[in-house]
Amino acid sequence: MTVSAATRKKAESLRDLIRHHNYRYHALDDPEIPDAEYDRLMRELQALEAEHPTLIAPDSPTQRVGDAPMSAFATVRHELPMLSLGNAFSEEELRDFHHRLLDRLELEEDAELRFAAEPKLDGAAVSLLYEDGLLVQGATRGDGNNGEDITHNVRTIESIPLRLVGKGFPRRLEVRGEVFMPKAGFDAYNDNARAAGEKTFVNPRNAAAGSLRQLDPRLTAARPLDMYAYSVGVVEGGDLPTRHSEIIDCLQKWGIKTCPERRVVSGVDGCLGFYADIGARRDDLSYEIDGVVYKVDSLEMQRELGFVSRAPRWAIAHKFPAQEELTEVEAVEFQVGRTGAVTPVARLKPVFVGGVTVSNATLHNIDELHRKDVRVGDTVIVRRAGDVIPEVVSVIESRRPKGSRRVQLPTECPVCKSRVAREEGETVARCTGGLFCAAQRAEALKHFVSRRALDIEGFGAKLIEQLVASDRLKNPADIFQLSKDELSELARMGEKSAENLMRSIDISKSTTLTRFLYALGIREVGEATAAGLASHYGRLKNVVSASEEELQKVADVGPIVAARIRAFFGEEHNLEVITRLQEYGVEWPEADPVELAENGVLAGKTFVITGTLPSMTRDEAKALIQSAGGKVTGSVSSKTDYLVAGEKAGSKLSKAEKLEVAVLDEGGLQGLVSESSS
Ligand code: I6G
Repeated sequence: MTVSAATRKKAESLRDLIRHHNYRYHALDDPEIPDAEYDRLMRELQALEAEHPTLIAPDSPTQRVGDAPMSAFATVRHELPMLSLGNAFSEEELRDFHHRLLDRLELEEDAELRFAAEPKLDGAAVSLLYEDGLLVQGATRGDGNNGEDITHNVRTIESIPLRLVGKGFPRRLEVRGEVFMPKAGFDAYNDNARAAGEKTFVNPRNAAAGSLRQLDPRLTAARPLDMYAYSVGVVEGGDLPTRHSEIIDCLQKWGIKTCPERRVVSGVDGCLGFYADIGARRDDLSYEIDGVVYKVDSLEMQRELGFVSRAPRWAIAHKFPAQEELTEVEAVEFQVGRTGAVTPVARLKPVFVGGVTVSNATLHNIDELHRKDVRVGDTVIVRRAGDVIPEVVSVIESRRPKGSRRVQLPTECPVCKSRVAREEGETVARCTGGLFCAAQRAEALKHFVSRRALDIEGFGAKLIEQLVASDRLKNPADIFQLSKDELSELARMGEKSAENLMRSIDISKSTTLTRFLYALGIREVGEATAAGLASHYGRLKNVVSASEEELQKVADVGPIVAARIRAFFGEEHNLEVITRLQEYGVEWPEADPVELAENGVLAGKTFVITGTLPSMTRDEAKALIQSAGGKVTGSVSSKTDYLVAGEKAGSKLSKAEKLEVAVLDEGGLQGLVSESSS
């Protein structure tokens, strides 16, 4: 079938439009259109290409996952070797590096060298070759001289353009950078893999490298990968600027993603300042890093400095303290959580890792424990990244003591001796004791008093455990029957602390429906779901009486969550506790949903959410705002009251600043909701 000129033109203009939106989304982090509109454009192009297959070009945005699985990777010889970097593990080593630079360049001690500085991502190095602006080859670093041809896989990474945008790029341009799996994608991938009983990735670096080395590109396409470019290799048929930082700016301009944290700094003090700044914000970055890299910015100086063995003399990686260390497993114990989940925990010989001393590490669940086959006496690698719970990464099997035995799941609860059971298809084993189990009671009570729930200040974990052990606290309602006299007689509780705690208990009685629902500790009902329920129903009795079907109309509530909510309110003893709590004076403002939209604390206020928030997804933040009667829109205008900005906020933040719109971070939003509703 011949294709008309008009159809051809239509396909080309759709491709250009999609490429433009890819550039806005990936390279600039500033999308112009909603995802649904982008999907519509893509579907339109796919339909057109399906109808007229001769229209399909290899650089069409539809052609990312076109290739069939391969049987092996071809070898790619790097035209210019892909080098490695020297390391500095201390300030002293960095100062030595700086001295060596000054010596070689014959500069004075006080000369201020300019460095291009950026975080060192924990991923896999890749080379991308563009010819006439088209991506023609992707390769792994390999041994630096020879890598593997992973063209079919890099093509599936959406942030890697199949065709450069703009003008002025060299005819042949090799871009080098790091492919990585962002933290959120890594966690979600591992959670899913764990739930499906499949192998998890040890760290984001292995995740990135493993994903790139898939013979079937569809598997790579399903992995949440991203890439930041950090240098160029082959450059032919065109000129690039004379400073490294400007070259990276050009790549950004041509649609290649580069790290938004990169800066140009001056002298060794500038480098140290950058290291300290990135180090302080490391946990908030959306990707894992293991240090920062400094490069002499002037290419002329780079040429003068040259290379030593396989590393450039003009660059160095300044590493953060190790986040993985070796230690020994002294015991494996099982902990019982709020929902009865029986979790294996490794008790470790204390070890300093990632800036703190670690003596416990989670083993997640029994399948994970068996997969890693962690045994008492084993030498293990322990990892602690940021404020994440430390975990056992793997066992050094060659150091296993003779006669060690596999750890088994206990058949009865270590606390209440009830049966431990595992539901069909669940990875988690649970104690069947329910609130008969002191561990579950204590955890449920700790949750009830926690800051985001009823927020009873001064009600610490130890105190709860003590009161549960003596059977004084059986459920949350018992908290409101405690007296100052009995509290002051407890261990480590003076008269004054008892008085303060009584006051906190009293203050906590005035709460919000969201907090109350969250405090109940219904399985699968986190803060955002509680906020969604509160804003949808407005009154507790409506939530209690809602059917599973009705519940699923609430944002974020699917069949599983709806069933959990129904099951909770279907239990007579839960309803009794709620009645008692209300009798003791726990109360919150109630309103019909319509009234709430008019009278909620954020009623009449318009919000825009941008960037990555530290602990909430954007949907969760949206549900929270709506639960208080606020409205959430997509773009900043003079009608916006607040911009809630997280990491990588991009152009919405600049626009808000220009329009003098108030900017909040996640804490600010929570403060606004709870301050005004407490
Ligand atoms: O492994 C690397 C990570 C980051 C690098 C690198 C980098 O720049 C930010 N730069 C070079 C030149 C090399 N490896 C060889």
